[in-house]
Amino acid sequence: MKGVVLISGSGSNLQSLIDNANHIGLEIEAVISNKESAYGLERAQQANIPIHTINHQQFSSREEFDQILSQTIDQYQPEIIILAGFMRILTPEFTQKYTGKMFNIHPSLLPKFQGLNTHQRALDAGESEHGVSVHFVTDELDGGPIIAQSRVNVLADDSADSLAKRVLVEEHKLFPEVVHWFTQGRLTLKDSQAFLDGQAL
Ligand code: NHR
Ligand code: GAR
Repeated sequence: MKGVVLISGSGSNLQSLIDNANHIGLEIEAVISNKESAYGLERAQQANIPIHTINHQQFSSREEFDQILSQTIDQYQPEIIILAGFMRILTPEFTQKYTGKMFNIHPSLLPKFQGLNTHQRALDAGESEHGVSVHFVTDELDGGPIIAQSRVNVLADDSADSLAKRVLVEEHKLFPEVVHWFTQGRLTLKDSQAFLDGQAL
């Protein structure tokens, strides 16, 4: 299945998708970043994947940025759009266009800790468990139907960094697995509900 991956940073989740691409039936047609400095762009180039940078600062509105982003994506006619550490909030016009085929990995056990700085906020809240969620992207920020989660224990001496590292290990396993379900045609979105093999998740 043809896919496009959107990133903003290090791209370690992109790397896990690249490494598992054959096994999960994914062909990454392009990687798009809103930041020129994103290390994930180098990972894409190493893997001979075309890259695009669309600097959001050069647009006067989110709508204009999203229009160019959408045009760039559509050149590749992807069947799946993957947000892998992508850090720009997307407009409803954009998300509605790709409903049911756009996925995000979010570093918390949603619905807990939507938005940013999730690891520090989990520590501050005294959580004993933390983790990662993969969800369908809808216009509700971090609020689309949850598909799968992985958990980690919070340790007494954890910092936001040590916790983030342990969560990332789980991210790198979970995201390719969920993408594989979708490329196999097992995962669908219907009436704002995620289904795997016809069973509501
Ligand atoms: N867009 C929509 N409509 N719905 C979602 O569920 C989205 C989305 C865009 C990105 C990823 C999300 C995350 O997993 C994501 C999900 C960025 C922000 C944010 O506040 C919040 C959530 C997510 C990504 N971004 C700031 C902004 O003004 C910029 C922050 C920065 O550049 O560091 O866009 O956490
Ligand atoms: C990951 O932990 C991902 O879950 C999170 O950013 C990190 C990106 O790492 N995503 C968000 O916070 C989305 N707002 P990576 O670039 O190495 O994959």
